[in-house]
Amino acid sequence: VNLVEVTQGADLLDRAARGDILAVSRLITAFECGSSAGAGVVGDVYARTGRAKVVGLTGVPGSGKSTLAAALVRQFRELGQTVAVVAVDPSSSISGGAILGDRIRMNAVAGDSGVFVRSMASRRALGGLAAATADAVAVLDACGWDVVIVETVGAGQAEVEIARLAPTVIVVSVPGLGDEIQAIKAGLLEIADIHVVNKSDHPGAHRATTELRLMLRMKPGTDAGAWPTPVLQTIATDGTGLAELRQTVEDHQQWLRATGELARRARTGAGARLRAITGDLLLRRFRNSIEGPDFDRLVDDVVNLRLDPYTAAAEIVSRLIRPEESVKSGASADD
Ligand SMILES: Nc1nc2c(ncn2[C@@H]2O[C@H](COP(=O)(O)OP(=O)(O)O)[C@@H](O)[C@H]2O)c(=O)[nH]1
Ligand SMILES: [Mg+2]
Repeated sequence: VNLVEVTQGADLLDRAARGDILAVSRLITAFECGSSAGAGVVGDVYARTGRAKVVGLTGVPGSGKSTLAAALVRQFRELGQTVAVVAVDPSSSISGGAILGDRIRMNAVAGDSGVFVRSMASRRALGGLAAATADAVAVLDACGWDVVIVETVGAGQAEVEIARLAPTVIVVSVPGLGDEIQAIKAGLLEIADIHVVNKSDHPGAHRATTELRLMLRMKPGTDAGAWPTPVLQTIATDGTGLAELRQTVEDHQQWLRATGELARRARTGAGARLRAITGDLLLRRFRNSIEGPDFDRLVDDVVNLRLDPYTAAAEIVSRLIRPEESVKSGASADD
């Protein structure tokens, strides 16, 4: 651990918590790159989390997520709340976020120190995009941002997992794509707390809304205290329906707190993170002991069909757990 970097980390967190946007940005990068500066303050950062309203925004590409994010930013800003947007797009490097940044700047929030936009690039993230995004949200939460919006392209399991980091998930659909219920196709129906049919200025918006509502009514296990997943119509480009969307986000966050669901989701999320990080650490800790002549012999066995890969892997693991015991195959056998 580099002591100079650790000191820099504490200094960065100090400045970031006082609203220095450049410091916030550098702190997120420190976490992303796994630098000592990040490691030095990780405990402080996570200890300070738990205040921000974290909102996931996902849906098919082109559905208007970035435009909606910018419009939501304006809604929360009008109430005096500070808003950070984290744009996650695994397929592009940083251009997507840059475009989002431009859009938000163009929409007259230029020079507003109450708005922060950050894109997450997969090529930078050491421990994976999901971990880097969770860290970025933690940093922003710890630094006192009132609202954190996480925009992800809803086009795969990994993206769905990232959207799930947020206790309130908005799923965006658009009318007239031929397939009225895109959310089902993308596996997003289950994770939506709020459905938005954006581009409601296009034909078919009413039909898309009705079909979504019908689908939701067929969802099993909707008891009395359950959250009645609303389907809202918006036109992100002119702000129609945005005040209602903002209010619905607030309502959902209130419902989460009132019912204890927020704590339940936090617990599920913490468990998932702990499992992922532990897996990472174990792999890193044992990588050197896994690779070696014994490993190469097992590879030979698998290639020559003497062993299936599952049995070979199980052998590696039992050797790691009880290294003093020898294994059946190979020259090291002594029993
Ligand atoms: N007509 C119309 N166009 C919209 C609406 N929302 C977004 N758009 C446009 O749809 C395109 C894609 O929007 P974008 O926010 O980049 O979508 P994303 O890929 O989901 O982030 C842009 O040209 C937007 O101006 C809307 O409500 N109505
Ligand atoms: Mg976008």
